[in-house]
Amino acid sequence: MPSYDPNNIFAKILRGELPCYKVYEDDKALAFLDIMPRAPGHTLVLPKAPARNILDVPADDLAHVATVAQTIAKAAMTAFAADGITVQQFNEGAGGQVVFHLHVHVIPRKAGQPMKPPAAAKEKPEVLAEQAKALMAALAAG
Ligand code: DGP
Repeated sequence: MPSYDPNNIFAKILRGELPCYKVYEDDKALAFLDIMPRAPGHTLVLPKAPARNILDVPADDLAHVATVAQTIAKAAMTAFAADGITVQQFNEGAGGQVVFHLHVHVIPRKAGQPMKPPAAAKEKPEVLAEQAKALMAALAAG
């Protein structure tokens, strides 16, 4: 497996070199909206420490990311009036991974509405800003 590339796009977001629609942050994890959502409210949860994917991440960072993904999933049910949540995580190109900093996809789902294909279209900034606000409000409400 190739080594971690510190210039991947999510590493730049984590360093604050590129913007994101942040919804959650603690000392070990960051969550922000996917700019090419497969469904409204599609969120990515990342460990802050460098890790390419599930094959090199330390177990405690992975466990923390899973815990944050659960928190996001619960809040997203309310924020997006979801009927369910799809959680995905891809590893290496053959596994569907495109950005090589570990991330978990948390995708709110409505009954009967299929997900868009991966990276189908960029969402409008004003829509993402509104969705980030809604998700943060649901997170704050607990
Ligand atoms: P994956 O296949 O798991 O590596 O998915 C990468 C996801 O990242 C994909 O759903 C699109 C999203 N994405 C790509 N570039 C950016 C970006 O610059 N910002 C954000 N927020 N998401 C991005």
